[in-house]
Amino acid sequence: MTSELGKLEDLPVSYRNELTERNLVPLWPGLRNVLPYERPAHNTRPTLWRYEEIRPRLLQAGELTPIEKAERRVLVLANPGLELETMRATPTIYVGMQLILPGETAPNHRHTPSAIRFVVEGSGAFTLVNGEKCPMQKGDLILTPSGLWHEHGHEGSGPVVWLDALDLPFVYAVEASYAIEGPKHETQNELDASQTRYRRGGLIPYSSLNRQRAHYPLLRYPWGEVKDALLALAIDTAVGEPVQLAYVNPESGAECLPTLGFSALMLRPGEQLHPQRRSASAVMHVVEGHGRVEIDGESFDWGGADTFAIPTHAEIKLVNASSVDPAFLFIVDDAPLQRKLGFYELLSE
Ligand code: 1HN
Repeated sequence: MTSELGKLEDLPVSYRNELTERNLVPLWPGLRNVLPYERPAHNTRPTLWRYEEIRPRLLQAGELTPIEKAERRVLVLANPGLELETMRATPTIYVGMQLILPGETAPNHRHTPSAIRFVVEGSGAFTLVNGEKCPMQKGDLILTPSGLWHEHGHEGSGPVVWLDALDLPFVYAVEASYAIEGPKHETQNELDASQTRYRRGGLIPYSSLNRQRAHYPLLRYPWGEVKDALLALAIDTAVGEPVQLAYVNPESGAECLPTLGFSALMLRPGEQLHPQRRSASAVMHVVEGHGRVEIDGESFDWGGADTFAIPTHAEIKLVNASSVDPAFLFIVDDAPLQRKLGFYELLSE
């Protein structure tokens, strides 16, 4: 079925040179590289970043670089298989750990990539999204979708660290990534207004039925509610089935950003999970607990606030190492992007 294709060396040098001079390339010597059979080529490496390795260096950045010299004080979690300076955890997903210190502000801007914040430690910081003030508590998810103004501040004490996830590698690859600076926003609405309006799943403000659906009705998803919902779902979920909740738009039920998907996974005490292989790449971040992950046969131990990258089509196994306590993971994937492009797949073993 598969025939051996001609190689570049099979062609006369003079012919190859003629092609090169004219910016032409023969397809057949490289066809299997760009279109392999059965599984996509991938350079993304299963990689784990330990928070205990990141944290002291991020705090050091706080001493070395004033916020004015950084705008966003971030250490990027760069996949070693993807050229570090291109800032990709997976081919489509950027993740970084951002530090803000008491009294600091990170100035207002908006950009074409979509972003989220997931709070790792500390309290008292906030993000203004189009002027709406979203408080940041550990485990909260805050959306800053494409084109929305956002700036950060910190009114509390002690360092605050959060995980940023963006579709930047994808937007950059299509040469569409840029930002616009803006003046500081006056705070609009009530504090945390979207969370007040869309407090409970299944209940939306009545008036929203009479208008065009908002693209981003809910900006902040508090961790306390997610954790409670997972604990409740666990009671009703068969062993071996994932206890997993997707963060969605409360009006449409669709994923909350066009490109990236977000979910929270609970591993019950002692639970081992062997999720179905998927075509999407993903980044998992440990909210609570400790355990082990096997990604395409490579094994990593994980604990609080560690983060790991999962290539497309990877086989994974997740284990909660505690026989007493549940573990909780926050997951970012590019399934929404793949679905829109028509090639998202759940794969067989
Ligand atoms: C960005 O806007 C933020 O707003 C953080 O906090 C990280 C990385 C690349 C491009 C834009 C932020 C970012 C970013």
